Amino acid sequence: MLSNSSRFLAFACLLLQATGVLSAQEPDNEPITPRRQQASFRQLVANYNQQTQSSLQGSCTAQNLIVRREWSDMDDQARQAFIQACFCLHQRPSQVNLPGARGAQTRWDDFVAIHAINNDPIHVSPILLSWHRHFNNEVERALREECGYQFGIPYLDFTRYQGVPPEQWPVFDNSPTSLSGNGVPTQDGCSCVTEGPLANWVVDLGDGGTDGRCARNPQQNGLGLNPHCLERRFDVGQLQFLSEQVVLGNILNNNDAASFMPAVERGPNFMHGSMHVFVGGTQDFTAFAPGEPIFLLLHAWLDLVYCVWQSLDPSTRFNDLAPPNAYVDTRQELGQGPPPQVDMQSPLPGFQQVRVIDTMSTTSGPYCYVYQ
Ligand SMILES: [Cu+2]
Repeated sequence: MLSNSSRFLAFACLLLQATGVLSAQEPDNEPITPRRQQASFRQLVANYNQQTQSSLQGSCTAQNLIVRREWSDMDDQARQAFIQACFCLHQRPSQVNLPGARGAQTRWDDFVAIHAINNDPIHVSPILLSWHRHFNNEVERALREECGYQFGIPYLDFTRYQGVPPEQWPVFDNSPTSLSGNGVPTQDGCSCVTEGPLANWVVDLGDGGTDGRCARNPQQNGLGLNPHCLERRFDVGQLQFLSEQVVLGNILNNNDAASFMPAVERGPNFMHGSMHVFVGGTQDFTAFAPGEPIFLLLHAWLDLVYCVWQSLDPSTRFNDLAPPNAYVDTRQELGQGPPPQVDMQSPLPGFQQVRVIDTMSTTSGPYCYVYQ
């Protein structure tokens, strides 16, 4: 006969097993907390993927669902198609006339500018995840509709490469099917990518080098035309903040948006900040970080982490947003103004026709994609 508390434990274990958090082979006489932490990120992704595919509704169907894959899971043809499509978008002329953004010459620059112009309300903010989900979707749509790209945008899963030097990761190994690798310091203070497929990538907007030492933008707001090299400066010390343990902790230990959203974003040494600082260079300048393709892969991964977290409690997490006051402290530490007063009904800055609530599910409203 089971006592009430061990019944509860047995029930909780069943629930965890049903959601795939526990594997069936483990002995069942251990406490729950350490066992939850034994969940693997890959298993959570597989469960989320299956759950998403089996609950498609409305106009998002198995036929038009876009599948986003990890860079290592894409074949050579898909990787090269992505690289070509990014260059294509960077060669097409700008279509939007953003006030003050004279330097935006190309379709790629259009997206960089819309991110830079809205820099303040979309970072250290309840809408970081919503806004970047929408941003990535808009870039993906442009790659597909304007440049003939046939796949989903890739993501970079940092948990896969723990202990492996970044120069050996397929995305950074400088091979023809990589996105180039680390930058090389130049005399004028840049750290330029000089090898691999993105060796000739030009960053048009923002400053180049720390404090614009190698390429100062002619406009104070960074939106003037300032063609300079793509910069990277790997900081492997950041990888400890992108480990599977950290990612699982963020997903499993935060039960509402008020704790989860600030936890993945807050300052340096947290997932969002760390992935940018790890790549460094162009990724170090928050406002102009979309200036190179790796930005899409970083934010796709963060979006996947958000998707997995949502999938663990869909009835509440598709309708949950952190309150602005959850960001007051971090903004003060960073010397920024008060957080934007946003809620589910707020329009996304720069995408006024889309409200935060529209971004909650990746298979309804404007979206129809899943991560694999
Ligand atoms: Cu951003």
